Amino acid sequence: MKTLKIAIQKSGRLNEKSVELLKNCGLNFENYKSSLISPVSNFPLEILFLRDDDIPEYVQDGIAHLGIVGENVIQETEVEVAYLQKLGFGKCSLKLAIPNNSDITDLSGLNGKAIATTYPVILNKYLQNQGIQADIRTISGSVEISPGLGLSDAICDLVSTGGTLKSNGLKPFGDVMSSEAVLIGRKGEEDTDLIQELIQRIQSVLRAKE
Ligand code: PRT
Ligand code: ZN
Repeated sequence: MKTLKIAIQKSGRLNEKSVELLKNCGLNFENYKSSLISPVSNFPLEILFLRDDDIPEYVQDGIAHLGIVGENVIQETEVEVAYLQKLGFGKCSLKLAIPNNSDITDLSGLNGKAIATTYPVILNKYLQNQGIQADIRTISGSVEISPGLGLSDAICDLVSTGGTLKSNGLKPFGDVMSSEAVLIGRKGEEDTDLIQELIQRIQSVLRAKE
């Protein structure tokens, strides 16, 4: 392997922190503007700027050797990748939530109800484990407005401050998973010298922050 490739989010909640982490590792590169690939001038590395949803598969398929992405996205895409390092940013939890005036009082109250989410795979596994049979409605965004529109009885979405739930008249009702940004790699490739060198730089940046 001559040049490593690392995939990070092009724009969105993880972009800035991912760029900052790599810069703090002493890597010199141009931040994403129009090009989707930035070469690093002082390390054999290229940075690929991608939609976060595509990152796990790019790493699984070996198009990128490494990636920075939320655990929620990895679990939802069901890829086989190695978790190399938790990165301490992008923290959130995937929660169930119901309208403030809902008459659902416990998890079993979700039986036969409609739950809107952008995370059908994770939610389906969770409900199966809990022995709940609900109607999962997969939508691609604005999940929080669906109960108010009469499209669902509950939602399952990412929450960080809780402000979005609150402003939509919803209350948290149970944690499905917690998540943060992680460094992932292709299974079996973790021991490569360049990858180990980069992991060590990342770990010392993280230690310096503690
Ligand atoms: O364009 P691209 O596909 O790359 O980005 P995206 O729009 O799919 O993702 P983006 O940038 O919104 O989020 C990237 C990652 O950040 C997620 O996959 C999570 O791992 C992480 N993350 C951390 C969050 C949040 N916190 C978060 N609060 N992702 C989304 N949210 C949303 C949530 O969906 C809800 O709409 O923020 C709203 C709730 O926030 P609070 O603070 O009101 O609770
Ligand atoms: Zn996305």
